Amino acid sequence: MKTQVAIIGGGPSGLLLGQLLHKQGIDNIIVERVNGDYVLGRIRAGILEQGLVGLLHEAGVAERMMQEGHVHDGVELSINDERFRIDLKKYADGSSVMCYGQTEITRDLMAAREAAGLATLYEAENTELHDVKTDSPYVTFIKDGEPHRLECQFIAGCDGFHGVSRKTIPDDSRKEFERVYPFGWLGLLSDTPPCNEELIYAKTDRGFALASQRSSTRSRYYLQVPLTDKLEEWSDDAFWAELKKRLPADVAEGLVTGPSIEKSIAPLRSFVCEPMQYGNLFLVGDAAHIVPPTGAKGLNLAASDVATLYKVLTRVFKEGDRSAIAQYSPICLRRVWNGERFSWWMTNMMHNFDEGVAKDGTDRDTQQRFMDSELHYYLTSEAGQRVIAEQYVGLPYEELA
Ligand code: RFL
Ligand code: PHB
Repeated sequence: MKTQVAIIGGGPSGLLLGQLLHKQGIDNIIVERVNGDYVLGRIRAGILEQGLVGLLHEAGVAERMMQEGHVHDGVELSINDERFRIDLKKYADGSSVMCYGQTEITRDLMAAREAAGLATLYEAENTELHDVKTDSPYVTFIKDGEPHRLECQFIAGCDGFHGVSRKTIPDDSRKEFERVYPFGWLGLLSDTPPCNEELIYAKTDRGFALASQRSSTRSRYYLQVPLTDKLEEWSDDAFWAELKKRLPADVAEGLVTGPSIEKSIAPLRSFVCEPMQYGNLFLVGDAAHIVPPTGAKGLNLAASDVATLYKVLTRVFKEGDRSAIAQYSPICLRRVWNGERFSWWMTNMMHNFDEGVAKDGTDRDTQQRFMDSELHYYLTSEAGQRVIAEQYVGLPYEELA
């Protein structure tokens, strides 16, 4: 098999890149480890920045999002029972965010890919990347028990945090930055109406909670839980009871509960791999970086990587300008680090940290008071609200030089 760009991973990064390249007349094949239903079964992001919304339009897959997605002009943060609304539109120059699930984006992209007759090779095992430093890299994998070889000019590693692409770069040619948080998020999806029109990020003495949504009839909620908690220990009833204690009282009163359709625990991590390009291999999305979900940035950073890479590859294939390749990593990393810092800061401010004494000697309660005060300051100052709003809606994409 032969193609211009081999894409490893058929999640949102791989699918979006494939569609945008196809629109530019650049041939690509996706190699995915699991099957399509499994990819759609992962319940993840729900908040899209304008940059991603624009890319979905560019890729020709925005129709259903425009019909079924909800534009949110504001977001709420609460401290125990005190609610604060951040007016995104007002403080971020008329910008807002789109509430539309990652599952739905993935479904729309899969449908467009099928309609265009583009190849996605599902259930590919033992994927390996070869000769990525040369002009003729190739990918090998096993499918239906048979070995396959895919020859290409470039490889896009869109295979998530646990994929093989990043590990293909030799240890001495990459540097990894990481922070693992001492808690996780327990998420629950249910066919119940959302408890509030806009999202509520709630900081409480019992820990963090998030009230999000997928539609007017489907809600998504999260609770901060210790890493030692097991999913089996959290019945639906236990989840709802704890959520009620963490949401502001007036919101909790109107909370509609129901059976869960999905429930899972996700660990929280900040992670960046530098550089994001090695020879003719590009790392995209979660393969290169992870953020804790508190800032709603993971999928949005994946999208800005895709925006940059498809422009780089368009330059290379249409204008023969290989110098664009070197721009990929620095352009992506500038935006990635901003998203990393924002997500880390939001996570620090909104969660309870049970760690004892910090490295600098500050005890836990004192640290907690500093964080409470910082959050209160940002939420009651116009400048503070602008700082949060501008970053929550997302910074503009950087163009190639
Ligand atoms: P994915 O989605 O992990 O897809 C990678 C794909 O690669 C496949 N794969 C392989 N294929 C071939 N060979 C191999 N060896 C392979 N190894 C893996 C996998 O099967 C998979 O299909 O990465 P991608 O495409 O980069 O997309 C990234 C996003 O999924 C992620 O950043 C977001 O979901 C993060 N995130 C959020 N982002 C936002 O922008 N806004 C949000 O509101 C938001 N909420 C969230 C989130 C992530 C969460 N979790 C569970 C981590 C909420 C949660 C709870
Ligand atoms: C979600 O709806 O899954 C979601 C929304 C906002 C976040 C994280 C997750 O910050």
